[in-house]
Amino acid sequence: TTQTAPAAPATRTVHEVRVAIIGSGFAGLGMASALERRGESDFVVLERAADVGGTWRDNTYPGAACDVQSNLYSFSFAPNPDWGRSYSQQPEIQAYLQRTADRFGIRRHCVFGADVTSARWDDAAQRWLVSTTAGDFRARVLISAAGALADPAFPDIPGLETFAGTVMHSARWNSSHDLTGERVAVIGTGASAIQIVPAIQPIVGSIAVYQRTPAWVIPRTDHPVKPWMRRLYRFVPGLQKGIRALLYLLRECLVIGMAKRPRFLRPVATLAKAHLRRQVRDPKLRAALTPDYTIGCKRILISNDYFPAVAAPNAELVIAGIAEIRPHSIVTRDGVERPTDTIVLATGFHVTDLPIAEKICGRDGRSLADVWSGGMVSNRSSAVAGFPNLFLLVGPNVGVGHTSMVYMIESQVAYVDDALRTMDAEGLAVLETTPQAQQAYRELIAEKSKGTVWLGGGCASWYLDEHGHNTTLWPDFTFRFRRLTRKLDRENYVGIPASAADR
Ligand code: N01
Repeated sequence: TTQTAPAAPATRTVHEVRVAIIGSGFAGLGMASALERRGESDFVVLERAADVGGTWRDNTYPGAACDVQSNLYSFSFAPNPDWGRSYSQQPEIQAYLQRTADRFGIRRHCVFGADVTSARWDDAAQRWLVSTTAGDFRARVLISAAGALADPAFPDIPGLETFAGTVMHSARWNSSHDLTGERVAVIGTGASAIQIVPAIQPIVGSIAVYQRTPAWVIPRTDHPVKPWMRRLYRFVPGLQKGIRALLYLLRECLVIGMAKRPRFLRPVATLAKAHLRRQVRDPKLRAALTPDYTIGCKRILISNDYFPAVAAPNAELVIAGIAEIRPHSIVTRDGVERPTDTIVLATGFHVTDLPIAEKICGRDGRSLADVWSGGMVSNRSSAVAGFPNLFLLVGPNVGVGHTSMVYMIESQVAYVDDALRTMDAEGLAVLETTPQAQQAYRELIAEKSKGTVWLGGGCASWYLDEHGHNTTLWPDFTFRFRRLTRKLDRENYVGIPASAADR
């Protein structure tokens, strides 16, 4: 018999870096740009896909566009005088993010195809051990910018897995699938669905929109940006900045209605009802499209073509709940069976149960998901007790429905960057927030959330977790969040100095 030598244990190279950033969407790119701009180059951006862009790379469904004006929906440090429309469409935003990555030299830090499988704090080494599908990393600091709208949520509908036709989630669109002439079902009526429905209705044979909860929809004032306006943006210093500031302030006024005094939202509800009346003549259909909860409780949607598409001759709004899905049809609770070729799931994302939270394990080996089982908690939306040197971008209570997420992201980036600079300045190996700070922030959020339309508007939304707590939205003016995160609240952190050998 021949004997073979035992195989040498497979060794994986571990890459040492100071900072590892998970994700290259707006948050990851914003963080990476901040580091790069101040000369910090010892970092990697771990990206599971093959390109930068995050949610704007992933959401390629027909009609995908932003419902915040382009001038506001961009980095303050990278204005874009060339936006083609007042509200940009997905390809333009994705191209902007790609250009930003190039312009600030981010790509050389990116490891593509690096899906994080686990991130564990090694207390002895005072480092994060991050395993990915593209190699292992040891990082002093871990920044999760994995996004809140990154992982599609699939509905738990009996029989979905038996469907023999095509099933596509809005965030995983299969553009090679031709919908022309097909019988298409769209499940969901949120921000994604109301963009998909009008984009595909003209080409499909028939479209059934399965609505569980009607949305409040107001007009969209979208228009192409005239070439002379683009020239003005380019040559008049401060013009684009000024318009951006104005848009910002106008949108902040909405908070007064959502968070402070919901009755101030009544004029917006009147506008939405008039919009519906103008666009839908059939009183039965109009009644089915009219929400029964306070406007603002869920995200207010903007569209000029959603209602006309639902009212089109080849469209049907289905309000009877779905009972089951069969290989070639969908059956509703009223017993009606609709033959279906393709199902579009516009059913949203895992927002309050972030999959990345299951993979990040802190000091005592507990995962973030475990620590958050009673609800997501944090200090200033950015740090969690028991998770040293971990920072979260777009973490708990950063979401905004009324204005640009980029504003919130830039506030957080400044905070995290200040934390990193504090570690440098004080020679710290470890920086960890305290449970007391976390509790105080939780109370602050609860206090600010009291009386808001999100809690008292009579709707069920992903803004609230299963315990009915607001763990996703920032419930106040966003400039207050910026003030809170302008500098590291050093008093709320415990620091451990680096040993001389480790500096
Ligand atoms: O997801 P959603 P989305 N059976 O969770 C329904 C951003 N965004 O992808 O309301 C039947 O809002 C669900 O019904 P209900 C934006 O922040 C931005 O549309 O829960 N229906 C709802 O109608 C937005 O808020 C832009 O009763 C089911 C829909 O599916 C976020 O992304 C554009 C169901 C899900 O709506 C998510 O929007 C697009 C089930 N089992 C998206 N499960 C911009 O323009 C869920 N639903 C910037």
